Amino acid sequence: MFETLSMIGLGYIGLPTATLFASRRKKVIGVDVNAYAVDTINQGRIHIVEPELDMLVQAAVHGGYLRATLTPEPADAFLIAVPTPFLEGNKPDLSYIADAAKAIAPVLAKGNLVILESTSPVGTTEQLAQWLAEARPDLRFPQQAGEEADIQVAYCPERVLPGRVVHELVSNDRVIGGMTQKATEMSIELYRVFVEGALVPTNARTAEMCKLTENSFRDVNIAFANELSLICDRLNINVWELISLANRHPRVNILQPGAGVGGHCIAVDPWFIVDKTPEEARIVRLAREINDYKPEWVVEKVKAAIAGVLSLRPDACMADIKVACLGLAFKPDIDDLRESPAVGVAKKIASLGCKVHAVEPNIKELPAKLQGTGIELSALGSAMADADVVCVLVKHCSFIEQVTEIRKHAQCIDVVGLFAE
Ligand code: SAJ
Repeated sequence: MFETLSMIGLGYIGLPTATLFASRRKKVIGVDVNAYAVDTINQGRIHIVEPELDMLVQAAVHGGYLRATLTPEPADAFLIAVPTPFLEGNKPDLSYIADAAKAIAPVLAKGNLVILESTSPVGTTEQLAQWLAEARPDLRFPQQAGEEADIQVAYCPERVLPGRVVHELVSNDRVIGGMTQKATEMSIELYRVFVEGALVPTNARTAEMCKLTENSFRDVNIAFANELSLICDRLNINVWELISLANRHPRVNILQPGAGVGGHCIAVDPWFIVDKTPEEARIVRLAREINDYKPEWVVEKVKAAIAGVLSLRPDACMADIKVACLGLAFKPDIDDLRESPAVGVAKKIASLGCKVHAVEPNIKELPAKLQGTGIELSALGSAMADADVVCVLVKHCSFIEQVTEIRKHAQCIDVVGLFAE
């Protein structure tokens, strides 16, 4: 039934998904507004960092199964994987989905399936179908004709972990939520092309909420760990020991405190729930607030350590103080600094007027945005030797290997449990 597919959005999810379809010999037309991404992919190369993906894209493009373009073309199924960021005030921004709807509407034809994959507030799939119906009054959509619709529409979220995307796209179970039974069945048939995990049917609203629930569940659990770290600090208890002891209970599994919650999903998606149901979503909101507060708390700890150093050196001022920040990435062993609480902490410390040595073994140079902020990228050894205060912000493997050296420093703040190793 599906010979030609179109993937709208060729980012971290869209490109690997498009490529996996292509690797199963489906003709895939990838569409993106970014001309650089389109050109790079058409040369058989990739514009993002993801293990295994480069080989797969090269084979798919050179085999003639994957092609990228700026303008949508007719296809049997359209999958939409565009960003859904939030605006000021934690309001979801659906403009990329609206733009995708506008772009594909002219090429839709009777019998097509449209699948939304972007993480979205509940009701977005219905909104997408509404936008499409307004643009194509000659076609019937599920909200008008149900099972008899000319165009079927479904919501099918991804749940892959960056760094393991190709493997997890194939092996993870997937929730398939059609606006109609027919849309669900068509979507299951489509994903069956490469997904080896279970394809579990539901409706579109439940599927939308399921994705948000998974990430909120993690956010709430991390917030509990972060709150415990504050409580234990106040009560002079080692939180890492406490958690490992509590986790020996057969039904307790507490996550790890850290510098805060970063990345593009867990720190964003819970707000989509809060935005729809502000009265009811109390834990969800509070978890966000607790996790967002954690980097501020870390900065306060660093400030207190700096004050301690200055009290011993009456002739010194802020500009004489050097702070080593170990880790900038949003989580261990990746090079992704976007939405990273560690970056926020480093910037805040630099804004106090002291010098910041950022030690981030997974990058070769500081991103342009961080240049000129008083932060300097340094090697671990020189940063440790020069620093008055050391703050461990990310538990990278390379820091675990050096833990004996790091813990020798007299003024060391460990917010990720490195010393519990
Ligand atoms: N973190 C902690 N303590 C922990 C675990 C994580 O502080 O015990 C922090 C990390 O350092 C990081 C943040 O949370 O700053 C998020 O990291 P993560 O590894 O929990 O998640 P992501 O953002 O890389 O990927 C998540 C995953 N969702 C869940 O595990 C429920 C992934 O499966 C989703 O596909 C992805 O979000 C997404 O795209 O939605």
